[in-house]
Amino acid sequence: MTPTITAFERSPDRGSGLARDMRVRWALEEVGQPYDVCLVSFEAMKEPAHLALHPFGQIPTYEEGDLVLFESGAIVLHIAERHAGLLPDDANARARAIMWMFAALNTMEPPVVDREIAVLLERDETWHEQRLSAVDERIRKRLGELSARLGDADWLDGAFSAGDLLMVAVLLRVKRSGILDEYPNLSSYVARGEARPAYQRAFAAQLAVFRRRASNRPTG
Ligand code: GTB
Repeated sequence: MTPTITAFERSPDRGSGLARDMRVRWALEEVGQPYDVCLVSFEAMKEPAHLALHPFGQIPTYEEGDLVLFESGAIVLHIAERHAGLLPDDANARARAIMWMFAALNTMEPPVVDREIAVLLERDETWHEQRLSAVDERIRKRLGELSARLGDADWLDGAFSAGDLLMVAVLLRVKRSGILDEYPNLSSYVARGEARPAYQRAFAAQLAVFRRRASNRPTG
């Protein structure tokens, strides 16, 4: 059965692949599972039909027959458990890959999201600069720790896994701040993720949504 995911009809990131449908698309591409996409507007996300899928009125969601999931991490884990390619067979290695998925979402992503909030929503506050530097220090602390652990390895724990997929997806959100450049091994790690053909296909698919919308926009 072909799953259907939801994504922004008009992504505020203008197709740069930072919205969280990207990680789900990437996981589906890695395992070779075709999927349909239902595009939703900000208004539609808060209406009953979408709230029935996602209690917080967000994207992404994932529907497959009777199964409805929200939370990008849970969706990626579901895909990784149902298909070969994103989780190792060895039980201990599998547990560690899942641990890295949690690390990406629970330890790395919160300060990254705090930075986006500071930049997008708190810019006019008197305390904005202080807040931003405090958040940046938290991000640097985590990046330094992650950089030390990764060392010169290609991936976090042996072969590429769903843990790397989510970690790269989170680190990509730091890239435009310039902070990631301070950690050359993490920059290379992210570049390795972006170079994967599955990532490229997922990126192109979400960019096509933005370009289609842009070319349909009335001019003049
Ligand atoms: N924990 C949830 C998950 O992992 O699935 C978080 C889901 C989430 O935050 N979804 C966002 C959303 O639906 C889109 S991804 N927001 C609408 C709303 O809450 O009303 C977050 C996002 C948005 C925009 C950018 N950007 O422009 O760069 C990046 C990421």
